[in-house]
Amino acid sequence: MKGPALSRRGFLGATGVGLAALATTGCERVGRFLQYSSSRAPSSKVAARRDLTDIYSICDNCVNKCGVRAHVAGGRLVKLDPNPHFPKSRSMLCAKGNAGIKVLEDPDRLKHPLIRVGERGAGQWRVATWDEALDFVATRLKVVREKYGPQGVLFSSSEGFQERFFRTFNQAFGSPNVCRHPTLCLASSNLGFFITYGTVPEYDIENSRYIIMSGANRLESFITPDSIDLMTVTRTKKAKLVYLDPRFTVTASKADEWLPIRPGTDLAFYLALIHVLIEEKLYDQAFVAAYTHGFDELTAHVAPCTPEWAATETDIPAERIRAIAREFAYYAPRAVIYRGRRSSWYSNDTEMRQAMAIANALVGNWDQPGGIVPKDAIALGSVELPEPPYPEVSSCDGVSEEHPLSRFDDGNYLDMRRHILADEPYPVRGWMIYKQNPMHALPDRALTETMFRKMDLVVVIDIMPTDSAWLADVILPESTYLERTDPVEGFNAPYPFIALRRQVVPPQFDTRPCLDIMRGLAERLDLNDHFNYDMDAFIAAQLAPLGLRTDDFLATGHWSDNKTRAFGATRNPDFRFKTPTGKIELANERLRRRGFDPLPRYVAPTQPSPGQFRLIVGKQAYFTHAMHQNNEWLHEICPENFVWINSAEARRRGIADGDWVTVRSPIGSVRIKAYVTDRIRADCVHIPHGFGQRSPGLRLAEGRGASDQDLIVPREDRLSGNAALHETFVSIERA
Ligand SMILES: Nc1nc2c(c(=O)[nH]1)N[C@H]1C(S)=C(S)[C@@H](COP(=O)(O)OP(=O)(O)OC[C@H]3O[C@@H](n4cnc5c(=O)[nH]c(N)nc54)[C@H](O)[C@@H]3O)O[C@H]1N2
Ligand SMILES: Nc1nc2c(c(=O)[nH]1)N[C@H]1C(S)=C(S)[C@@H](COP(=O)(O)OP(=O)(O)OC[C@H]3O[C@@H](n4cnc5c(=O)[nH]c(N)nc54)[C@H](O)[C@@H]3O)O[C@H]1N2
Ligand code: SF4
Ligand SMILES: [Mo]
Repeated sequence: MKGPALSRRGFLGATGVGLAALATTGCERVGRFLQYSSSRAPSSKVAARRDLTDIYSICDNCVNKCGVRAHVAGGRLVKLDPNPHFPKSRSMLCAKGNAGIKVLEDPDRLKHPLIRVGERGAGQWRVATWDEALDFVATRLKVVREKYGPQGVLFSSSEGFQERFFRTFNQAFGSPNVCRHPTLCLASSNLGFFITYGTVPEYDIENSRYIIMSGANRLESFITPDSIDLMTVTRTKKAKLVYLDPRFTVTASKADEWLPIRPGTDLAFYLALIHVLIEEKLYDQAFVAAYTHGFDELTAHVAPCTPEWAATETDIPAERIRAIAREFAYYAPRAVIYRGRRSSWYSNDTEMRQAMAIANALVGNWDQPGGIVPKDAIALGSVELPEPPYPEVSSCDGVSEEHPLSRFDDGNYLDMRRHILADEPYPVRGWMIYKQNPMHALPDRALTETMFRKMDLVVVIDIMPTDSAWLADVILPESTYLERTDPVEGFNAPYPFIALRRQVVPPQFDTRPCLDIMRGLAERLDLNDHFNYDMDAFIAAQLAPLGLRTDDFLATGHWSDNKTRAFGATRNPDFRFKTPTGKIELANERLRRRGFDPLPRYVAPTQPSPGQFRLIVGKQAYFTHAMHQNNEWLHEICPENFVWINSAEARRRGIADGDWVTVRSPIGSVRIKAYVTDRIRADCVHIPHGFGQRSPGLRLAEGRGASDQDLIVPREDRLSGNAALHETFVSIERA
């Protein structure tokens, strides 16, 4: 059955929003949000309702996946609370998690499959049945495959509990072209630690007594349980926090020491810290002798990296660097240099994270309470899958040649875009996108849009009419996390446990979970032998080796066989780290073998010329990337973003707080309001990420604030190929 042709109005759906946008000067106002959440139903009132059911499930409003307790009455979700039993998030549910109810109820949500009828991006769609939409996608995928081979389709997706089904479909289809989020996010941090330890470790912040953080804005960019633990240990003064960031963030406000470091110079700080640890013999000599490789080479390497030298690079006084190195060693092994998460910063990012990894190893804080700890996991079973075809060509991003040390199976996003735009080494004309918004995730939006427009087929599987969905040929609406049961998921912090995202309410519209969408496509492309299970069978296979059933998650939403973190299994001189030498590598043999410098070498970053600023970006507590700007409650707290500019610089330019300004970079310009503040250094400006959305389908977010991606020049970290998002210089003037 064909649906009626829909105009932009029809796409938006029938329900109005009726929320007048509030004029605010910043994002510090939370008044009405609090009223909303309390008028919704505080737990005590909810509990009084007779028809109330509590369902333990898992938040999906960001990567953290905190535990939620959903109160359902009369088949309706009435409130979301934290699941206090959930080890990773305990009694925390952030503003975004609370506002999950408005994810479900967003009147702009995708409600049924849509097929484009007008020009790409013109916003004319017709509603389709699932059969029709899946037939359409399958037929067009076959056309692209016949013309260009399976490699003619790019499969891009970000993390999520059902992403695996998208990947299974991708592998069965036979395309090597994959783009996941790491090369926009944490690829360099992962690589810097992996090459040093042979694993990417976790942190035991709860038991730390001394924490050094470089721009890991944990009290706004949440990572649970680290954010919760950091709040506890700083509030109770159990730990000292030293925080380096060119901006005075909320995390800085809770720190014992905020060091407004010159952007791009953290590597100099860590090399000097290592210099002091070695020069003053503050390192753990027994640990270094037993567990590490390359100490002498490291010693020679950091000999010239004195605190006095680093002070001129970083703007942090030499005596502070010396004092911090001494304190760090004093509190070790309950002292950590926290590696952060988004490390898509500079072109030397892997080396900076490698230096952090080395400094941690020197004080022996490995696999002990309060230190850095190896990841551990509970093994789950799995359904049997046939071996997918081995792709006949390698991926189009050229990652194996350009970044031989990076993870090939995640793909490299910026290289992929560059190669696709140039048709190198072969054409890619189909793009399947799952749970990802490339129009906001990649620097240089115009280039990303060109890539969209080059495609013969773009399919977006999302829950919202994002800027990327707006450029698709077919939009397949997934049911939201509150409307579906997902596979069991393993967690490793604060200790290994597993948990189940359980359906809270049935799908409210004509949407489907990813597994059903992939099964529908697989059937039409004769790939069903990769999908001969449904969700119940998949979960049963996961739980079989543990002798568990889904009902075992009813009482607390999670399961674990050992409720504490076990320490010390790898503190055994016979333990072999997964590095070429079997030791923690202070001088890196993986790097040396590939012809790279085995030690992190500092190169001073280029400085902005007079009148220019370095643009630095980051997150706000109320939004995940470009995901919640249209959420009614969160939009009300913060309807737009502002460019942060130092007061003295603003004064010089006649810019007052709240003035409209134009920010210009080599690739574009944006109009945005100024936040004039002493909370940022004078040599840089900051634009919070995720605003400046264009899709008319997003009635609250459209046209509010500006997108950092219209300014950032695409650059990469040399070793990992991670995007280097802080290497763009901009000018600012009154608009
Ligand atoms: N300039 C700049 N660029 C950045 C960053 C930055 O700070 N500044 N941050 C970088 C980082 S750290 C990352 S991780 C990447 C993130 O880049 P993305 O992975 O693109 O970002 P997300 O916001 O996680 O995208 C999630 C998408 O999934 C959709 N979605 C939400 N729930 C569901 C669901 O249940 N099903 C489906 N199918 N879709 C759903 C959302 O509507 C959204 O479109 O961006 C990177 N890019
Ligand atoms: N609320 C919220 N929480 C989130 C997310 C979200 O979107 N919103 N996203 C999640 C994801 S996917 C990720 S990857 C993490 C990201 O979390 P973080 O790793 O904390 O990353 P950002 O928020 O991007 O913050 C980067 C910080 O680095 C600072 N900075 C910039 N340049 C330099 C420099 O040269 N040196 C130093 N020392 N600091 C610098 C910036 O001012 C900024 O405060 O957050 C996760 N949690
Ligand atoms: S940090 Fe917030 S948005 Fe992210 S999973 Fe936890 S509650 Fe949800
Ligand atoms: Mo990220």
